[in-house]
Amino acid sequence: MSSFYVTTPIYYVNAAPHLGHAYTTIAVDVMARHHRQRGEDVFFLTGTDEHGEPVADAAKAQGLEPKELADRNAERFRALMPRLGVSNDYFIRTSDPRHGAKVQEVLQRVHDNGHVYKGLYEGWYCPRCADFKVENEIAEGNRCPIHEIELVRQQEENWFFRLSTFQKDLERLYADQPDFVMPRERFNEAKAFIDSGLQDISLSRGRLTWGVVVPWDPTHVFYVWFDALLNYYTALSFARDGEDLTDRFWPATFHVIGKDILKFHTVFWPAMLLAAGIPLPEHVFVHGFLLGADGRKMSKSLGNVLDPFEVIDRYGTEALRYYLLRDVTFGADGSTSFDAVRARYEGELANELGNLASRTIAMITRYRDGALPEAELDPSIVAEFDGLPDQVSALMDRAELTQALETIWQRVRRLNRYVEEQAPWQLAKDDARAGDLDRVLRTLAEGLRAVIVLLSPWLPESSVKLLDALGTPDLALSGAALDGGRVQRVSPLEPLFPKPS
Ligand code: ME8
Repeated sequence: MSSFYVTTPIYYVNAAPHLGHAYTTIAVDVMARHHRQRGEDVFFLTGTDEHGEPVADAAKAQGLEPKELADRNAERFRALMPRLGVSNDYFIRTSDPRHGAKVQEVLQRVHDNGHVYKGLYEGWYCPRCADFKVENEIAEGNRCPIHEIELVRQQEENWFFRLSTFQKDLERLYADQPDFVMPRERFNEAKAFIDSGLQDISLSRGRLTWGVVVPWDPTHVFYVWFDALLNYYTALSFARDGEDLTDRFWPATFHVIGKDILKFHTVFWPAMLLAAGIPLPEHVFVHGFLLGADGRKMSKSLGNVLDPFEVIDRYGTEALRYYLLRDVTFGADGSTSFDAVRARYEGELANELGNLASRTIAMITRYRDGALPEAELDPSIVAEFDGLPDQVSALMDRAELTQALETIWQRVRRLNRYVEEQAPWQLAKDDARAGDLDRVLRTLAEGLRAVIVLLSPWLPESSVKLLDALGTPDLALSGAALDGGRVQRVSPLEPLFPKPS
Protein backbone atom coordinates (compact mmCIF):
# COMPACT_ATOMS: atom_id res chain seq x y z
CA MET A 1 0.00 0.00 0.00
CA SER A 2 1.46 3.39 -0.86
CA SER A 3 1.73 5.93 1.92
CA PHE A 4 0.63 9.56 1.81
CA TYR A 5 1.91 11.90 4.49
CA VAL A 6 0.55 15.46 4.40
CA THR A 7 1.09 18.37 6.79
CA THR A 8 -0.17 21.88 7.55
CA PRO A 9 2.15 24.51 8.96
CA ILE A 10 2.09 24.45 12.74
CA TYR A 11 0.40 27.62 13.89
CA TYR A 12 1.77 30.19 16.30
CA VAL A 13 -0.01 30.23 19.63
CA ASN A 14 0.56 33.96 20.06
CA ALA A 15 -2.94 34.63 18.73
CA ALA A 16 -6.29 32.95 18.25
CA PRO A 17 -7.09 30.83 15.17
CA HIS A 18 -8.46 32.77 12.18
CA LEU A 19 -9.68 32.20 8.64
CA GLY A 20 -6.17 31.77 7.20
CA HIS A 21 -5.44 28.89 9.57
CA ALA A 22 -8.82 27.32 8.79
CA TYR A 23 -8.07 27.61 5.07
CA THR A 24 -4.82 25.64 4.99
CA THR A 25 -6.16 23.06 7.41
CA ILE A 26 -9.33 22.45 5.39
CA ALA A 27 -7.32 22.15 2.17
CA VAL A 28 -5.04 19.55 3.71
CA ASP A 29 -8.05 17.71 5.09
CA VAL A 30 -9.52 17.50 1.59
CA MET A 31 -6.25 16.04 0.31
CA ALA A 32 -6.05 13.52 3.17
CA ARG A 33 -9.64 12.38 2.69
CA HIS A 34 -9.17 12.00 -1.06
CA HIS A 35 -6.10 9.83 -0.59
CA ARG A 36 -7.91 7.70 2.00
CA GLN A 37 -10.57 7.11 -0.66
CA ARG A 38 -7.81 5.76 -2.88
CA GLY A 39 -7.03 3.16 -0.24
CA GLU A 40 -3.64 4.71 0.59
CA ASP A 41 -2.01 4.64 3.99
CA VAL A 42 -2.57 8.26 5.03
CA PHE A 43 -1.14 10.33 7.85
CA PHE A 44 -2.30 13.92 8.31
CA LEU A 45 -0.45 16.14 10.77
CA THR A 46 -1.27 19.57 12.13
CA GLY A 47 -0.44 21.35 15.37
CA THR A 48 1.00 24.38 17.08
CA ASP A 49 4.34 26.19 17.05
CA GLU A 50 4.90 27.28 20.62
CA HIS A 51 8.48 28.40 21.13
CA GLY A 52 10.38 31.53 20.20
CA GLU A 53 10.06 35.22 20.30
CA PRO A 54 6.56 35.70 18.81
CA VAL A 55 5.08 33.62 21.63
CA ALA A 56 7.39 34.85 24.40
CA ASP A 57 6.61 38.49 23.49
CA ALA A 58 2.85 37.94 23.31
CA ALA A 59 2.87 36.16 26.69
CA LYS A 60 4.85 38.96 28.27
CA ALA A 61 2.43 41.55 26.95
CA GLN A 62 -0.41 39.65 28.63
CA GLY A 63 1.47 39.10 31.91
CA LEU A 64 1.66 35.34 31.34
CA GLU A 65 4.39 32.72 31.25
CA PRO A 66 4.92 31.52 27.65
CA LYS A 67 3.75 28.01 28.57
CA GLU A 68 0.51 29.36 30.03
CA LEU A 69 -0.27 31.27 26.85
CA ALA A 70 0.73 28.24 24.77
CA ASP A 71 -1.54 25.90 26.74
CA ARG A 72 -4.47 28.25 26.43
CA ASN A 73 -4.16 28.92 22.71
CA ALA A 74 -3.06 25.43 21.66
CA GLU A 75 -6.36 24.24 23.10
CA ARG A 76 -8.21 26.71 20.87
CA PHE A 77 -6.44 25.38 17.79
CA ARG A 78 -7.09 21.79 18.81
CA ALA A 79 -10.78 22.56 19.36
CA LEU A 80 -10.96 24.19 15.92
CA MET A 81 -10.30 20.89 14.12
CA PRO A 82 -13.63 19.11 14.76
CA ARG A 83 -15.48 22.38 14.09
CA LEU A 84 -13.94 22.44 10.62
CA GLY A 85 -14.71 18.76 10.04
CA VAL A 86 -10.97 18.09 9.95
CA SER A 87 -9.72 14.51 10.27
CA ASN A 88 -6.11 15.00 11.37
CA ASP A 89 -4.32 11.89 12.60
CA TYR A 90 -2.29 13.75 15.18
CA PHE A 91 -1.92 17.22 16.67
CA ILE A 92 1.65 18.10 17.59
CA ARG A 93 2.64 20.76 20.11
CA THR A 94 6.29 21.78 19.96
CA SER A 95 6.39 22.29 23.73
CA ASP A 96 6.01 18.51 23.99
CA PRO A 97 9.30 17.26 25.54
CA ARG A 98 9.35 14.30 23.13
CA HIS A 99 9.56 16.79 20.24
CA GLY A 100 12.34 18.71 22.01
CA ALA A 101 14.40 15.56 22.58
CA LYS A 102 14.15 14.59 18.91
CA VAL A 103 15.03 18.13 17.76
CA GLN A 104 18.18 17.92 19.92
CA GLU A 105 19.06 14.54 18.47
CA VAL A 106 18.72 15.67 14.84
CA LEU A 107 20.48 19.02 15.28
CA GLN A 108 23.29 17.40 17.28
CA ARG A 109 23.81 15.28 14.18
CA VAL A 110 23.94 18.42 12.01
CA HIS A 111 26.56 19.77 14.42
CA ASP A 112 28.56 16.55 14.43
CA ASN A 113 28.46 16.46 10.62
CA GLY A 114 30.37 19.77 10.65
CA HIS A 115 27.61 22.13 9.51
CA VAL A 116 27.58 24.41 12.56
CA TYR A 117 29.93 27.15 13.82
CA LYS A 118 29.86 30.03 16.27
CA GLY A 119 29.83 33.56 14.90
CA LEU A 120 28.59 37.07 15.30
CA TYR A 121 25.34 37.97 13.63
CA GLU A 122 24.17 41.41 12.81
CA GLY A 123 21.09 42.19 10.78
CA TRP A 124 17.55 43.49 10.48
CA TYR A 125 15.18 41.35 12.44
CA CYS A 126 11.37 41.04 12.55
CA PRO A 127 10.30 39.75 15.98
CA ARG A 128 6.86 38.74 14.66
CA CYS A 129 8.33 36.60 11.87
CA ALA A 130 11.24 35.55 14.10
CA ASP A 131 13.31 36.14 10.99
CA PHE A 132 16.42 38.04 10.00
CA LYS A 133 15.58 39.72 6.70
CA VAL A 134 17.95 39.79 3.77
CA GLU A 135 18.20 42.89 1.62
CA ASN A 136 15.42 42.17 -0.87
CA GLU A 137 13.01 41.27 1.93
CA ILE A 138 13.02 44.69 3.54
CA ALA A 139 10.06 46.93 2.70
CA GLU A 140 10.12 50.71 2.51
CA GLY A 141 10.85 52.53 5.73
CA ASN A 142 12.85 49.54 6.97
CA ARG A 143 9.72 47.54 7.61
CA CYS A 144 8.69 43.91 7.55
CA PRO A 145 6.78 43.35 4.29
CA ILE A 146 4.45 40.89 6.07
CA HIS A 147 3.79 42.54 9.42
CA GLU A 148 4.48 46.11 8.34
CA ILE A 149 6.28 46.81 11.62
CA GLU A 150 9.70 48.43 11.84
CA LEU A 151 12.60 46.00 11.78
CA VAL A 152 15.02 45.93 14.68
CA ARG A 153 18.79 46.02 14.25
CA GLN A 154 20.13 43.05 16.19
CA GLN A 155 23.60 41.81 16.87
CA GLU A 156 24.40 38.69 18.78
CA GLU A 157 26.77 35.79 19.07
CA ASN A 158 25.01 32.76 17.67
CA TRP A 159 25.50 29.28 16.45
CA PHE A 160 25.30 29.36 12.69
CA PHE A 161 24.13 26.82 10.18
CA ARG A 162 26.33 26.61 7.06
CA LEU A 163 23.50 27.13 4.61
CA SER A 164 25.96 28.45 2.02
CA THR A 165 27.63 25.04 1.65
CA PHE A 166 24.32 23.66 0.32
CA GLN A 167 24.19 26.09 -2.61
CA LYS A 168 25.05 23.44 -5.22
CA ASP A 169 22.88 20.74 -3.62
CA LEU A 170 19.84 22.99 -3.68
CA GLU A 171 20.53 24.10 -7.26
CA ARG A 172 20.68 20.43 -8.22
CA LEU A 173 17.47 19.66 -6.30
CA TYR A 174 15.62 22.38 -8.20
CA ALA A 175 17.08 21.26 -11.52
CA ASP A 176 16.21 17.60 -10.95
CA GLN A 177 12.82 17.98 -9.30
CA PRO A 178 10.69 20.61 -10.99
CA ASP A 179 7.72 19.59 -8.83
CA PHE A 180 9.56 19.92 -5.52
CA VAL A 181 7.80 23.26 -5.09
CA MET A 182 4.35 23.87 -6.59
CA PRO A 183 2.78 25.80 -8.23
CA ARG A 184 5.36 26.87 -10.80
CA GLU A 185 5.34 30.54 -9.84
CA ARG A 186 6.41 29.60 -6.30
CA PHE A 187 9.04 27.22 -7.60
CA ASN A 188 10.50 30.15 -9.54
CA GLU A 189 10.41 32.36 -6.47
CA ALA A 190 12.25 29.79 -4.35
CA LYS A 191 14.76 29.16 -7.10
CA ALA A 192 15.42 32.89 -7.48
CA PHE A 193 16.13 33.10 -3.76
CA ILE A 194 18.68 30.28 -4.07
CA ASP A 195 20.20 31.71 -7.25
CA SER A 196 20.76 35.04 -5.50
CA GLY A 197 23.35 33.25 -3.32
CA LEU A 198 22.79 31.60 0.05
CA GLN A 199 24.19 33.06 3.25
CA ASP A 200 24.72 31.18 6.47
CA ILE A 201 21.90 31.57 8.97
CA SER A 202 21.48 31.74 12.66
CA LEU A 203 20.68 28.40 14.29
CA SER A 204 20.38 29.51 17.89
CA ARG A 205 19.38 32.45 20.05
CA GLY A 206 21.32 33.45 23.15
CA ARG A 207 18.88 35.98 24.58
CA LEU A 208 15.90 33.73 24.67
CA THR A 209 15.11 30.91 27.10
CA TRP A 210 11.72 29.83 25.69
CA GLY A 211 12.86 27.12 23.27
CA VAL A 212 14.67 23.83 22.85
CA VAL A 213 18.07 23.97 24.57
CA VAL A 214 21.12 23.53 22.32
CA PRO A 215 22.67 20.30 23.64
CA TRP A 216 26.30 21.34 23.03
CA ASP A 217 25.75 24.86 24.47
CA PRO A 218 22.98 25.02 27.08
CA THR A 219 23.16 28.84 27.25
CA HIS A 220 21.39 28.90 23.88
CA VAL A 221 18.06 27.69 22.56
CA PHE A 222 17.49 26.71 18.93
CA TYR A 223 16.15 29.31 16.57
CA VAL A 224 12.41 28.68 16.58
CA TRP A 225 12.19 27.99 12.86
CA PHE A 226 14.39 24.90 13.00
CA ASP A 227 12.56 23.61 16.04
CA ALA A 228 9.28 24.25 14.19
CA LEU A 229 10.22 22.75 10.81
CA LEU A 230 11.44 19.60 12.48
CA ASN A 231 7.90 18.93 13.79
CA TYR A 232 7.11 17.25 10.48
CA TYR A 233 9.77 14.68 11.19
CA THR A 234 9.69 14.35 14.99
CA ALA A 235 5.91 13.81 15.26
CA LEU A 236 6.14 10.46 13.51
CA SER A 237 8.39 9.09 16.27
CA PHE A 238 5.86 9.65 19.07
CA ALA A 239 2.39 10.18 17.55
CA ARG A 240 1.45 6.58 18.36
CA ASP A 241 2.31 5.11 21.73
CA GLY A 242 4.86 2.33 21.50
CA GLU A 243 5.19 2.69 17.71
CA ASP A 244 7.58 4.70 15.54
CA LEU A 245 5.86 5.71 12.29
CA THR A 246 8.94 7.27 10.71
CA ASP A 247 9.76 4.41 8.34
CA ARG A 248 6.14 4.07 7.38
CA PHE A 249 5.52 7.73 6.45
CA TRP A 250 8.79 9.59 5.97
CA PRO A 251 9.57 11.32 3.61
CA ALA A 252 6.45 13.49 3.66
CA THR A 253 4.46 13.54 0.42
CA PHE A 254 3.21 17.13 0.75
CA HIS A 255 3.93 20.05 3.02
CA VAL A 256 1.15 22.57 2.37
CA ILE A 257 1.93 26.15 3.40
CA GLY A 258 0.99 29.76 2.73
CA LYS A 259 3.27 31.96 0.64
CA ASP A 260 4.46 33.87 3.75
CA ILE A 261 6.66 30.98 4.84
CA LEU A 262 8.05 29.87 1.50
CA LYS A 263 11.73 30.55 2.18
CA PHE A 264 11.78 28.43 5.32
CA HIS A 265 10.17 25.41 3.68
CA THR A 266 11.76 25.54 0.24
CA VAL A 267 15.30 26.62 1.12
CA PHE A 268 16.19 26.25 4.81
CA TRP A 269 14.26 23.02 5.39
CA PRO A 270 15.73 20.90 2.56
CA ALA A 271 19.23 22.16 3.44
CA MET A 272 18.74 21.23 7.08
CA LEU A 273 17.53 17.75 6.14
CA LEU A 274 20.51 17.26 3.82
CA ALA A 275 22.81 18.31 6.66
CA ALA A 276 21.20 15.75 8.96
CA GLY A 277 21.23 13.00 6.32
CA ILE A 278 17.43 12.73 6.25
CA PRO A 279 15.56 12.18 2.95
CA LEU A 280 13.73 15.21 1.54
CA PRO A 281 9.95 15.62 1.31
CA GLU A 282 8.47 15.08 -2.14
CA HIS A 283 6.51 18.33 -2.56
CA VAL A 284 5.94 21.68 -0.94
CA PHE A 285 2.67 23.21 -2.12
CA VAL A 286 2.45 26.95 -1.57
CA HIS A 287 -1.00 28.51 -1.58
CA GLY A 288 -1.91 32.18 -1.82
CA PHE A 289 -3.42 34.60 0.63
CA LEU A 290 -7.04 35.12 1.49
CA LEU A 291 -7.78 38.81 1.32
CA GLY A 292 -10.61 40.95 2.64
CA ALA A 293 -13.71 41.71 0.58
CA ASP A 294 -11.97 44.86 -0.67
CA GLY A 295 -9.03 42.85 -1.98
CA ARG A 296 -6.77 44.21 0.75
CA LYS A 297 -4.98 42.22 3.39
CA MET A 298 -7.45 41.00 6.02
CA SER A 299 -7.11 43.08 9.12
CA LYS A 300 -9.31 43.63 12.12
CA SER A 301 -8.74 47.37 11.95
CA LEU A 302 -9.95 47.51 8.33
CA GLY A 303 -13.03 45.51 9.36
CA ASN A 304 -12.78 43.33 6.24
CA VAL A 305 -12.17 39.95 7.90
CA LEU A 306 -14.45 37.03 7.13
CA ASP A 307 -15.10 35.27 10.42
CA PRO A 308 -15.09 31.49 9.84
CA PHE A 309 -17.22 30.88 12.95
CA GLU A 310 -19.93 33.23 11.71
CA VAL A 311 -20.01 31.28 8.44
CA ILE A 312 -20.22 27.97 10.30
CA ASP A 313 -22.97 29.22 12.59
CA ARG A 314 -25.11 30.42 9.71
CA TYR A 315 -24.41 28.00 6.87
CA GLY A 316 -22.59 25.08 8.48
CA THR A 317 -19.07 23.68 8.30
CA GLU A 318 -19.43 22.33 4.78
CA ALA A 319 -20.40 25.70 3.37
CA LEU A 320 -17.09 27.07 4.65
CA ARG A 321 -15.10 24.11 3.31
CA TYR A 322 -16.77 24.31 -0.08
CA TYR A 323 -16.64 28.08 -0.37
CA LEU A 324 -12.96 28.46 0.48
CA LEU A 325 -11.79 25.94 -2.08
CA ARG A 326 -14.31 26.94 -4.74
CA ASP A 327 -14.19 30.71 -4.69
CA VAL A 328 -10.44 31.21 -4.36
CA THR A 329 -8.32 29.16 -6.76
CA PHE A 330 -6.07 27.12 -4.52
CA GLY A 331 -2.58 28.47 -5.11
CA ALA A 332 -3.65 32.05 -5.95
CA ASP A 333 -4.66 35.01 -3.78
CA GLY A 334 -8.32 35.88 -3.56
CA SER A 335 -10.77 38.08 -1.74
CA THR A 336 -13.40 36.66 0.59
CA SER A 337 -16.74 37.96 1.80
CA PHE A 338 -19.87 36.85 3.54
CA ASP A 339 -21.94 37.75 0.47
CA ALA A 340 -19.81 35.47 -1.66
CA VAL A 341 -20.35 32.62 0.82
CA ARG A 342 -24.11 33.18 0.62
CA ALA A 343 -24.00 33.18 -3.19
CA ARG A 344 -22.12 29.86 -3.35
CA TYR A 345 -24.33 28.30 -0.70
CA GLU A 346 -27.63 29.28 -2.25
CA GLY A 347 -26.63 29.13 -5.91
CA GLU A 348 -24.58 25.94 -5.93
CA LEU A 349 -24.85 23.84 -2.77
CA ALA A 350 -28.59 24.31 -2.26
CA ASN A 351 -29.86 24.94 -5.81
CA GLU A 352 -27.57 22.66 -7.79
CA LEU A 353 -26.37 19.77 -5.63
CA GLY A 354 -29.11 19.88 -2.98
CA ASN A 355 -31.81 20.07 -5.63
CA LEU A 356 -30.34 17.30 -7.74
CA ALA A 357 -30.27 15.03 -4.71
CA SER A 358 -33.77 15.81 -3.49
CA ARG A 359 -35.33 15.64 -6.98
CA THR A 360 -33.67 12.35 -7.80
CA ILE A 361 -34.74 10.71 -4.56
CA ALA A 362 -38.24 12.20 -4.72
CA MET A 363 -38.80 10.94 -8.29
CA ILE A 364 -37.58 7.43 -7.55
CA THR A 365 -39.88 7.42 -4.52
CA ARG A 366 -42.88 8.82 -6.35
CA TYR A 367 -42.64 6.90 -9.63
CA ARG A 368 -41.09 3.64 -8.48
CA ASP A 369 -41.93 3.38 -4.77
CA GLY A 370 -38.26 3.92 -3.93
CA ALA A 371 -37.07 0.74 -5.69
CA LEU A 372 -34.86 1.26 -8.72
CA PRO A 373 -35.52 -1.20 -11.56
CA GLU A 374 -32.69 -2.66 -13.64
CA ALA A 375 -31.96 -0.59 -16.75
CA GLU A 376 -29.05 0.32 -18.98
CA LEU A 377 -27.41 3.67 -18.20
CA ASP A 378 -27.79 6.47 -20.70
CA PRO A 379 -24.73 6.24 -22.96
CA SER A 380 -24.42 10.02 -23.35
CA ILE A 381 -24.03 10.46 -19.59
CA VAL A 382 -21.77 7.40 -19.31
CA ALA A 383 -19.48 9.01 -21.89
CA GLU A 384 -19.35 12.25 -19.94
CA PHE A 385 -18.41 10.48 -16.73
CA ASP A 386 -15.82 8.29 -18.42
CA GLY A 387 -12.43 8.53 -16.69
CA LEU A 388 -13.69 11.07 -14.15
CA PRO A 389 -12.16 9.48 -11.01
CA ASP A 390 -8.77 9.37 -12.75
CA GLN A 391 -9.06 12.98 -13.87
CA VAL A 392 -9.86 14.05 -10.33
CA SER A 393 -6.99 11.98 -8.92
CA ALA A 394 -4.53 13.50 -11.40
CA LEU A 395 -5.54 17.02 -10.34
CA MET A 396 -5.36 16.09 -6.66
CA ASP A 397 -1.86 14.68 -7.19
CA ARG A 398 -0.84 18.24 -8.03
CA ALA A 399 -2.93 19.69 -5.17
CA GLU A 400 -5.13 21.46 -7.73
CA LEU A 401 -8.07 21.39 -5.38
CA THR A 402 -10.16 24.06 -7.06
CA GLN A 403 -9.77 22.53 -10.52
CA ALA A 404 -10.67 19.09 -9.14
CA LEU A 405 -13.80 20.51 -7.53
CA GLU A 406 -14.75 22.31 -10.75
CA THR A 407 -14.29 19.09 -12.75
CA ILE A 408 -16.74 17.29 -10.47
CA TRP A 409 -19.15 20.21 -10.34
CA GLN A 410 -19.47 20.23 -14.14
CA ARG A 411 -21.06 16.79 -13.75
CA VAL A 412 -23.44 18.05 -11.07
CA ARG A 413 -24.58 20.65 -13.59
CA ARG A 414 -24.70 18.08 -16.38
CA LEU A 415 -27.03 15.87 -14.33
CA ASN A 416 -29.33 18.81 -13.61
CA ARG A 417 -29.51 19.56 -17.34
CA TYR A 418 -30.21 15.88 -17.95
CA VAL A 419 -33.25 16.08 -15.69
CA GLU A 420 -34.54 19.06 -17.66
CA GLU A 421 -33.84 17.43 -21.04
CA GLN A 422 -35.49 14.13 -20.14
CA ALA A 423 -38.41 15.58 -18.14
CA PRO A 424 -39.12 12.40 -16.16
CA TRP A 425 -42.47 13.88 -15.06
CA GLN A 426 -43.59 13.66 -18.70
CA LEU A 427 -42.29 10.13 -19.14
CA ALA A 428 -44.21 9.11 -16.00
CA LYS A 429 -47.50 10.04 -17.66
CA ASP A 430 -47.02 7.53 -20.46
CA ASP A 431 -46.97 3.80 -19.61
CA ALA A 432 -45.40 2.99 -22.96
CA ARG A 433 -42.30 4.92 -21.85
CA ALA A 434 -41.78 3.08 -18.56
CA GLY A 435 -38.46 1.67 -19.82
CA ASP A 436 -37.21 5.18 -20.67
CA LEU A 437 -38.18 6.40 -17.22
CA ASP A 438 -36.31 3.48 -15.62
CA ARG A 439 -33.22 4.39 -17.62
CA VAL A 440 -33.39 8.07 -16.68
CA LEU A 441 -33.93 7.36 -12.99
CA ARG A 442 -31.13 4.82 -12.85
CA THR A 443 -28.76 7.15 -14.70
CA LEU A 444 -29.56 9.95 -12.27
CA ALA A 445 -29.14 7.73 -9.22
CA GLU A 446 -25.78 6.39 -10.39
CA GLY A 447 -24.60 9.82 -11.51
CA LEU A 448 -25.53 11.27 -8.17
CA ARG A 449 -23.75 8.45 -6.38
CA ALA A 450 -20.61 9.03 -8.46
CA VAL A 451 -20.48 12.78 -7.89
CA ILE A 452 -21.10 12.56 -4.17
CA VAL A 453 -18.38 9.93 -3.70
CA LEU A 454 -15.99 12.28 -5.52
CA LEU A 455 -17.20 15.29 -3.52
CA SER A 456 -16.90 13.60 -0.14
CA PRO A 457 -13.47 15.12 0.72
CA TRP A 458 -15.04 18.60 0.45
CA LEU A 459 -18.46 17.65 1.84
CA PRO A 460 -17.83 14.74 4.20
CA GLU A 461 -21.07 14.96 6.22
CA SER A 462 -23.44 15.53 3.32
CA SER A 463 -21.90 12.71 1.36
CA VAL A 464 -22.47 10.27 4.21
CA LYS A 465 -26.11 11.39 4.47
CA LEU A 466 -26.72 11.16 0.75
CA LEU A 467 -24.95 7.84 0.25
CA ASP A 468 -26.97 6.50 3.13
CA ALA A 469 -30.18 7.59 1.42
CA LEU A 470 -28.97 5.83 -1.76
CA GLY A 471 -28.19 2.69 0.26
CA THR A 472 -24.54 2.70 -0.97
CA PRO A 473 -22.32 3.85 1.92
CA ASP A 474 -18.99 2.92 0.26
CA LEU A 475 -16.66 5.94 -0.12
CA ALA A 476 -13.91 4.17 -2.07
CA LEU A 477 -12.87 6.08 -5.16
CA SER A 478 -13.00 2.91 -7.24
CA GLY A 479 -16.78 3.03 -6.72
CA ALA A 480 -17.03 6.48 -8.28
CA ALA A 481 -17.04 4.99 -11.77
CA LEU A 482 -20.44 5.11 -13.39
CA ASP A 483 -20.84 1.44 -14.21
CA GLY A 484 -24.32 1.08 -12.86
CA GLY A 485 -26.23 -1.39 -10.79
CA ARG A 486 -25.36 -0.26 -7.31
CA VAL A 487 -28.27 1.84 -6.10
CA GLN A 488 -31.25 -0.45 -5.47
CA ARG A 489 -33.55 1.29 -3.04
CA VAL A 490 -33.58 4.87 -1.87
CA SER A 491 -34.78 6.22 1.43
CA PRO A 492 -35.97 9.70 2.40
CA LEU A 493 -33.42 12.48 2.70
CA GLU A 494 -33.62 15.68 4.73
CA PRO A 495 -32.58 18.76 2.70
CA LEU A 496 -28.77 18.72 2.58
CA PHE A 497 -28.40 22.50 2.43
CA PRO A 498 -31.48 24.05 4.06
CA LYS A 499 -32.25 27.76 4.08
CA PRO A 500 -30.66 29.15 7.22
CA SER A 501 -33.28 30.27 9.76
O1 ME8 B 1 3.98 31.07 10.23
N1 ME8 B 1 -4.47 33.54 3.84
O2 ME8 B 1 2.49 30.35 11.84
P1 ME8 B 1 1.23 31.28 11.61
C1 ME8 B 1 -4.14 32.26 3.70
N2 ME8 B 1 4.39 29.02 13.05
N3 ME8 B 1 -3.48 31.55 4.62
C2 ME8 B 1 -3.11 32.17 5.75
C3 ME8 B 1 -3.42 33.53 5.98
C4 ME8 B 1 -4.15 34.23 4.94
N4 ME8 B 1 -4.51 35.49 5.06
N5 ME8 B 1 -2.94 33.85 7.19
C5 ME8 B 1 -2.36 32.73 7.70
C6 ME8 B 1 3.70 30.38 11.20
N6 ME8 B 1 -2.48 31.71 6.84
C7 ME8 B 1 4.72 29.39 11.72
C8 ME8 B 1 4.75 28.18 10.79
S1 ME8 B 1 5.63 25.75 10.10
C9 ME8 B 1 6.93 24.78 10.48
C10 ME8 B 1 5.73 27.11 11.19
C11 ME8 B 1 -2.00 30.32 7.05
O3 ME8 B 1 0.32 31.04 12.76
C12 ME8 B 1 -0.98 29.93 6.00
O4 ME8 B 1 -0.90 28.53 5.96
O5 ME8 B 1 1.64 32.65 11.30
C13 ME8 B 1 0.29 30.48 6.61
O6 ME8 B 1 1.45 29.92 6.04
C14 ME8 B 1 0.10 30.08 8.05
O7 ME8 B 1 -1.31 30.26 8.29
C15 ME8 B 1 0.93 30.93 9.02
O8 ME8 B 1 0.53 30.62 10.32
